[in-house]
Amino acid sequence: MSALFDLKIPIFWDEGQPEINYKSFKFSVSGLVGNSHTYYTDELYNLSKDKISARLTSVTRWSVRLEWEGISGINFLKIAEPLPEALYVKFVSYGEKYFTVVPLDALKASHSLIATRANGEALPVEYGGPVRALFPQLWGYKSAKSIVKAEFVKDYCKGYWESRGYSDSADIQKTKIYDINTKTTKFHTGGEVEW
Ligand SMILES: Nc1nc2c(c(=O)[nH]1)N[C@H]1C(S)=C(S)[C@@H](COP(=O)(O)O)O[C@H]1N2
Ligand SMILES: [Mo]
Repeated sequence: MSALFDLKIPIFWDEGQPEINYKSFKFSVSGLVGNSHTYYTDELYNLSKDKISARLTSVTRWSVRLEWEGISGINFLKIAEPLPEALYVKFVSYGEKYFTVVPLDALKASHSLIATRANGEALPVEYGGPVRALFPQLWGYKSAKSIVKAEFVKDYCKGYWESRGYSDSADIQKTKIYDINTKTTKFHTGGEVEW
């Protein structure tokens, strides 16, 4: 039924998986922006016109390539209209226990996405629906799931995993990584995952 479940991609909800009503779900863009706005799921899905083939790679050493759809980081910045003082974006997950902060530059990277669909289906809650962040060039903990808030800020602050010892930059390191698509382990050379 669901390609994502069939692939057996690990489901990480360290704070506990929430129950989310997609119809009443809201995602707000706030802080140092010209266009603060709260979006309902329907609006987000209507804005989701960008398609990207990219990997989600976990610091726990697995990676999966999916065909994602959503709003590209670049288009998201066009919609939000960040002010010159805005240097970071804080993504907050549903329930507001999990969050992470990325530099604006991460959103300008070609494969970053405010993602609503993967492999042709709306993201289920398990995989961060109705809308999640996706930063293929960074360890997966920057790809916050079921995001309710994108707050543009001036200063960095440590998120959920960063304050538990994971790196602030989340640059993918040279290491062996298990590829969920091919079920093989590969040596990955770091940076954006191309394979
Ligand atoms: N809200 C929330 N988002 C999260 C996490 C989490 O525990 N809670 N885990 C992160 C980590 S460490 C990874 S690797 C990916 C995993 O995404 P998946 O559960 O869709 O496979 O989600 C990230 N986003
Ligand atoms: Mo992860």
